[in-house]
Amino acid sequence: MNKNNNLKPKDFNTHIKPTWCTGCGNYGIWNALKKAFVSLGLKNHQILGVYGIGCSGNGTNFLKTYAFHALHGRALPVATGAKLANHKLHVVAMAGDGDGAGIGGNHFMHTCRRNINLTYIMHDNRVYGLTTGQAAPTTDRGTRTKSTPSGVLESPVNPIAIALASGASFVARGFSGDTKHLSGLFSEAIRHRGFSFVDVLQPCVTFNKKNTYEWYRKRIDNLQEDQNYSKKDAAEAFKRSNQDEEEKIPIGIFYQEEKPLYEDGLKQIERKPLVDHVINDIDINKLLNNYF
Ligand SMILES: Cc1ncc(C[n+]2csc(CCOP(=O)(O)OP(=O)(O)O)c2C)c(N)n1
Ligand code: SF4
Ligand SMILES: [Mg+2]
Repeated sequence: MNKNNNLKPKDFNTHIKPTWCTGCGNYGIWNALKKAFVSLGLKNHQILGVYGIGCSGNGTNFLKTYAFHALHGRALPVATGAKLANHKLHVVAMAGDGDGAGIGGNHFMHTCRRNINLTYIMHDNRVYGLTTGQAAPTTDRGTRTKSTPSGVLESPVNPIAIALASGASFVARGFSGDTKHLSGLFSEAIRHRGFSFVDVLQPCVTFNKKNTYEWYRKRIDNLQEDQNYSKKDAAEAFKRSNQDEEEKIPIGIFYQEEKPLYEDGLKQIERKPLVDHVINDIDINKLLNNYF
């Protein structure tokens, strides 16, 4: 990564103005990410954004990098394939909490344990935003929504605890109302060699009237301001991820470790990315004939 980048955050804008509701937490994520790209010295063509379906997924049109709008719940498998095809690219997958903790929950767990060198940002607004306010797997028990008129009956999914239990090598949480801190987290996550997960508390000002900016601001507590906290202590990270939210909501890096990458075990990409291999002179007929 080249620190002497002369790009500015606005160089990562496309010609399309974001269509998110005024005040939506997605703006904070978008701004923080652009700043992180600049501080890391990244150029537009060095980055691939892979998006799920949801309000966050509309970012496909607003962030000027390579981009792929995947199916609902499938951002991570697409990001995985793209990274393995061209591991020189910085791949950032982005998806909603419904996408990542619901329909895509299986991919989340397995991508954590594989430790592929990519970053996953969950736009965690604790609701299905795009489909106008149904309960998500992250919605608190008892919350009344369009799809749960008598209140949610289950306990919510805890994305940080899942990432820790599944072996992710970088696990963090940010708040889209604090873009300075969030942008620093994104930079650390992208710089990390391995799978980095950032759960972003992202107020949905239109459909989530409980988890507002004010509600978060009263509870947020930065782990890195606690001198006794070590991001190398997995047991402590797990404990903090289960902190009673009515008292405090920890943000910052919960856990980070260095461990072998999935890519390190792939001989095919040892010398150069898969996309740079010349395949013109390979005759696949021999292989295909085995199946006839
Ligand atoms: C396979 C599939 N199932 C359902 C949908 C309908 N759908 C579109 S967005 C969405 C929920 C989005 O919620 P979330 O992932 O939290 O994103 P947000 O809009 O809140 O950012 C659903 C259920 C779909 N597009 N595809
Ligand atoms: S519905 Fe919610 S998440 Fe979607 S753009 Fe509006 S405020 Fe943002
Ligand atoms: Mg959501």
